[in-house]
Amino acid sequence: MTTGQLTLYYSPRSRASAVRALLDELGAPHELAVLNMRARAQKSPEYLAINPLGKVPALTHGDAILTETVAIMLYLGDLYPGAGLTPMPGDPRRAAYLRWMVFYAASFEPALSDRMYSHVPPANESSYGTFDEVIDILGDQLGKGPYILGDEIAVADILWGASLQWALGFKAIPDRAVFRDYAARVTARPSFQRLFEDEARLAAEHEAAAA
Ligand SMILES: N[C@@H](CCC(=O)N[C@@H](CS)C(=O)NCC(=O)O)C(=O)O
Repeated sequence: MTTGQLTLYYSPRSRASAVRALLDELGAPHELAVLNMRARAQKSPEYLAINPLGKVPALTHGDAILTETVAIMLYLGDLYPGAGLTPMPGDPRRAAYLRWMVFYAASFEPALSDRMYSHVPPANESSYGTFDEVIDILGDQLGKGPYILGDEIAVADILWGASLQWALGFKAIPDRAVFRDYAARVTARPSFQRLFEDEARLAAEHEAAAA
């Protein structure tokens, strides 16, 4: 069993933000290694030894290293099942939980990225079909609500809530009530409110330090 300290390598207002909110939700003691991406700290040799892509988030747990937001969030959810946010094996929601976590990384992010950078792959050759299909399928699932797995909030909502809030802010997804209401519901939680407050401070500090 892996034991030891949890350290989150993090930058404000990045994909690492959802992981930070999750650590708060789970009540997981951890150290925060804050990287100033404005000053390119994510490309330092020390950090590249942790994530050779030079991207956040990364998580270390003792000697174990994880990269990739979804892998990190799945790992943390399994580490803290007592927080009640993780449909563990045997839970009837487990299948849907894994499906929507992986859908985020394997279908939603590539679809969003292709759309933002005006890359339109043929639907039968892309890994996700089309952007519109991905958005409609996600909207249908969230419409069943109030959370992505139904009545109870799960780790997956911390991921999707943070991401949809960002995507709506950047007009990267259609401005539909189903997305707005869901993102507002998740990010109204105290964990996100604490996060946003601290991130405003950190982002200003990073900006000033890099200037
Ligand atoms: N697939 C990765 C993507 C990580 C990623 O793109 N992180 C961005 C911040 S949101 C980053 O570190 N960018 C800095 C850079 O590329 O220099 C994940 O899900 O963790």
